[in-house]
Amino acid sequence: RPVVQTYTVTGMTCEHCVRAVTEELSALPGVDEVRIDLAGGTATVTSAAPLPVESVRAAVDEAGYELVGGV
Ligand code: 9UX
Repeated sequence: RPVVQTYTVTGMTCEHCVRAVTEELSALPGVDEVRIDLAGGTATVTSAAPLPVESVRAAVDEAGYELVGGV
């Protein structure tokens, strides 16, 4: 069944930020859906299987933001 995981992401302050993070996370293998809560500073990712956290971290970093914590 799908895995749904919410990550804390710092630095997102506008809709462009939201789009950048969404695009990077959506490009990860196995990702089905990305939902960003701008006010809450979170990214909720639905994937077919658990994602390596370092892959998620790298994608967020590539977008120009920072994943908080290890989840
Ligand atoms: Mo505009 Mo969102 O610089 O970082 S893209 S606030």
